[in-house]
Amino acid sequence: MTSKSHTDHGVLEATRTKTRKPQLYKVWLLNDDYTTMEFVVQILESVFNKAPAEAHRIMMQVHTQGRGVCGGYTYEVAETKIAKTQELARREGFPLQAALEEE
Ligand code: TYC
Repeated sequence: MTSKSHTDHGVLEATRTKTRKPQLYKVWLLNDDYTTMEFVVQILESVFNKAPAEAHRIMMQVHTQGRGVCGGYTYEVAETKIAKTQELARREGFPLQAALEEE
């Protein structure tokens, strides 16, 4: 635009090309009989940034119900958290598994 008419007060409408919410993915933690409760709480605190009480709550939910949600993340972040979880678990010899689900 090179000039403004008397009805144009110079307010530009924002374009909305980057305002869509990204697809989120739930990360589930799965129960098993061998991974220690302490280790699962540690993972929830260090990988999923949970406060101690929340980490304990999620761990107990997985333990009693078979699985529990650690959070909703973009695909890349979810994949990275799953990879970190499994790397730390393998290093300790635990079979702990995490899985991703479209929200
Ligand atoms: N069931 C395990 C135990 O009794 C604890 C556990 C909790 C394991 C959550 C995995 O994702 C898990 N030691």
